[in-house]
Amino acid sequence: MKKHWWHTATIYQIYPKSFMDSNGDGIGDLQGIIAKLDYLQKLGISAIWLSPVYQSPMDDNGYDISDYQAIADIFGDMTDMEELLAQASQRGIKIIMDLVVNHTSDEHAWFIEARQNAASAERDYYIWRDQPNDMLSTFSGSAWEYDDQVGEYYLHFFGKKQPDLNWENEELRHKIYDMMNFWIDKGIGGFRMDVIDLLGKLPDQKIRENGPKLHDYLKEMNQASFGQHDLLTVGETWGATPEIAQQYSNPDHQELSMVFQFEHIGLQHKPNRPKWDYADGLDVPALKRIFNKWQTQLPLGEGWNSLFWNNHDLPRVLSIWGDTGSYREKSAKALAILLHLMRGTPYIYQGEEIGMTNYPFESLEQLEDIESLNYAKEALANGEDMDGIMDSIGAVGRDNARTPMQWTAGKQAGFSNSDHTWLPVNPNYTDINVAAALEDQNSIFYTYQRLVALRQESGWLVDADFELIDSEEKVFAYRRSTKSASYLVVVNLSDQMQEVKLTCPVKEVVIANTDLDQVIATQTLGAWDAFCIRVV
Ligand code: ISL
Ligand code: CA
Repeated sequence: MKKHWWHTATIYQIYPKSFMDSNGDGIGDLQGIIAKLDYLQKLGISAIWLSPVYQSPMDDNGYDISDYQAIADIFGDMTDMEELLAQASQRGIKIIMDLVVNHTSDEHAWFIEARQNAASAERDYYIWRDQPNDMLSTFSGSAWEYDDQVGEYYLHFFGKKQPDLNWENEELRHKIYDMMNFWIDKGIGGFRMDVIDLLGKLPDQKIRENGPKLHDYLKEMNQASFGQHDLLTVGETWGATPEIAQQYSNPDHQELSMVFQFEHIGLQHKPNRPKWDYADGLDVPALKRIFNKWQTQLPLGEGWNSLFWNNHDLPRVLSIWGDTGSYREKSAKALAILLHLMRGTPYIYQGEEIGMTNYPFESLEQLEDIESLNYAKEALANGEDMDGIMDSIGAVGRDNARTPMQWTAGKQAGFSNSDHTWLPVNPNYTDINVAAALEDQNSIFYTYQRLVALRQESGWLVDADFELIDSEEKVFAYRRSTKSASYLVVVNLSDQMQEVKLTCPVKEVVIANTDLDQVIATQTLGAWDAFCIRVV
């Protein structure tokens, strides 16, 4: 198998509005990111996945793009972007751009022209129908919106200001590939592809994900843009099975490097229920089953995994599955060790490396997220009570991940000089912040730093096979073996003591958040104990 740089890379996701504000307007920006590159270099990551920074009316924080080749004013301009690329490159860090091409903003020049001019080529870049069907938008309500100017309905799988592009139009497809080449020529490290599994949509047949032409489009895209370059491409695919993930990521297929699968994230809500009907606590046996499946059904050379707990759409993992009380640091390290020693490319979401938690949201006024606000509106209209709605949003709403990065114990957590930030700073910033983490040699940060370094140094993390080990219900244990070595990873996903049978000789402690001698002497795991040892 040909090895690529991303096989040994760890990627760090930045949500630009919330990372670092350099000019005191309360919103993060590109110069803010540049100012923090030394910090990221210290963490050791190979690349930044940059959530969208393109020109946008920001109805969905940049996932509604009005110009793919311009930078949003709030973030800076193209000169800042080029400076970011250059400064990052000097530190050995690549920039992965967010490619949002299932839809544009309704303020994109294409949509404006499409609306105004029935004879324009752009009219067919979007999806128009005389009559809507009953397909729904991810952000509540119908997926169809009537347009007065056109006298027809357009499709929008997300917000009304995010009209879906018509990928059956060949001219449109090539405009997108040209735009991708514009960014490739600027020296980017790859693309994270937003809701990529929707490109083959066939709304008349009510097909959203995995339409029949999807993989033809991706092969065409690969050939027309990134295929000749050593770039990382990762598709966001909510409904992927290991089989589907192989279709995308088998190197012979010449599509993508990897996809984000969300099967484990599905455990955050009750089975077959909307995300707002969230599940209390983590179903550890189910998590084991799911990771075992993904680790064993994407064999080396036939596909590649991505590994993540968090992103800008998800609750903070410590709040939903870890411990935000006295075991905050211990559980954060345990979850990190569990994830980062599996096969795949790990992703860290900003703030995860210092153990940031959900925000204690109390009212709708504190929120910005279109998905949460639309949900609240719809639920209220259906007679649901406000307490329940706020409870759901507080647990799984997207703004939890989007509050400002906590840098220091000073004003606005060191994120901004402004008295008003676009989302409020989590009040726990006085305890949880980067400055404190860097000072404490035992902090979560240094566990992540070690895991990132291990990923770079340890060929076995790529090559070794994966075997789930039978263990106590709340203990996740697995073995990774190559021809010459064998590693054991054991993690207690609870705050209860657990029995463990550790009879093999310890050749080397690779990483641990606990006193291993104690574990061996007592054959007992303490709350959230986690370690990796070499046993052969
Ligand atoms: O966040 C979600 C589930 O909790 C979905 O509602 C989300 O919209 C879906 O994961 C797709 O996400 C991507 O596309 C959206 C954008 O709002 C998300 O931020 C992005 O990650 C539309 O572009
Ligand atoms: Ca700013």
